[in-house]
Amino acid sequence: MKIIHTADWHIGKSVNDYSMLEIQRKLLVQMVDYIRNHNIDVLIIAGDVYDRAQPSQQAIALVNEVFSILIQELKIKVLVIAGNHDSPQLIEYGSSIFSTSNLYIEGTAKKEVQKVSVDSIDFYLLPFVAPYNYQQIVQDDAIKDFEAVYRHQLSTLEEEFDRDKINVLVAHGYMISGSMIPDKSDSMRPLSIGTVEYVDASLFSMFDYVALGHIHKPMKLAGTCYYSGALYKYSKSEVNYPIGFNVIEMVGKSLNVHRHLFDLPKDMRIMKGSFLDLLSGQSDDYIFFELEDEVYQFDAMKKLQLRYPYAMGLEYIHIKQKSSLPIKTSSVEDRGVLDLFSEFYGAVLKKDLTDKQKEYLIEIVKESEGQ
Ligand SMILES: [Mn+2]
Repeated sequence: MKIIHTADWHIGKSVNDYSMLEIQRKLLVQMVDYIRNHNIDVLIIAGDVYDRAQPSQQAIALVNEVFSILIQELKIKVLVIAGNHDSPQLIEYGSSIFSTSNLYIEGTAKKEVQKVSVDSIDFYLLPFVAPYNYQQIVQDDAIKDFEAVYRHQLSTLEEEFDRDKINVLVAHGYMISGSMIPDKSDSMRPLSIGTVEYVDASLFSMFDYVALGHIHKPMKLAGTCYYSGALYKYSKSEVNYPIGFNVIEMVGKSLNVHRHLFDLPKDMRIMKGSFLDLLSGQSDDYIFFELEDEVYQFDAMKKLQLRYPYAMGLEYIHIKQKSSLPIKTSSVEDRGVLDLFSEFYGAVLKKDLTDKQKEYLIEIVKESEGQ
């Protein structure tokens, strides 16, 4: 049996006002071709299928098209969980009907963890759920952080857990392993405020493979926990990530894991140099410029855009940003609403937001985003 593990598609995402939909489509076509040519049996998508809770029509249409090919034409099994960017209810819509066609979508956390058995492998699906919401679902006030959520979920599947089979966990969250703490990239949204975000991966040592989503950088944590990484690079901090997916092959009773890298039809990268040197070049890639000039260049971005139609941003790395305002204007576009509002609140009222206020603010931002 062969399995693909992918995550963090973030379909419909825009980066610095450029829609990623076309590059996303091209990469998904590559993935579908790979599945077609390599006899893949199962595709795992470990959360953040969409970038927002209310995705655009185009984003939904693309996912629908890909799922249809996988299910109807290639007849593979597709396992999907909700990430923190997805709407649990929306992504789960129709899932009880789709499951009869081998499309298993687990959006909302439930008292019972959903298990999907394919031959000798059991897949357990843990959609992303905030500790407070899980506390409501299982009516247990003691659940206050992500570790408690996972411990509780694992305890509910203990009885049916079959050690003689191969067991795969699918989850979306911030896992660490000992001192190995994955870097968070700029396009990741915090999972919670006021509680510990991360959980030690040793909690999942009973599984033969843990298919994780959330961290956009592909990596292997200790043991059998893997982040497949995102579908594409979604911020300047992600330009060096090797973008692709994990291919897991069952050989006897063990699993072989290797990476397949995408052939990027359009890269996202940093170009460093003097304004004049850069102006003599040309590229259709997504480019973040790092100018080495000691003085500001007149209309630099506009001029660069004539040679680089997908210029994403520009920074003078040798000029110190000075600003008399208490709010740092240098990187406003790269920062989240919560971060900016907290700074604004602190600057005006000379005190910090309380945890309750932060939670409230996150809710408001979430609600307003899709509208
Ligand atoms: Mn995420």
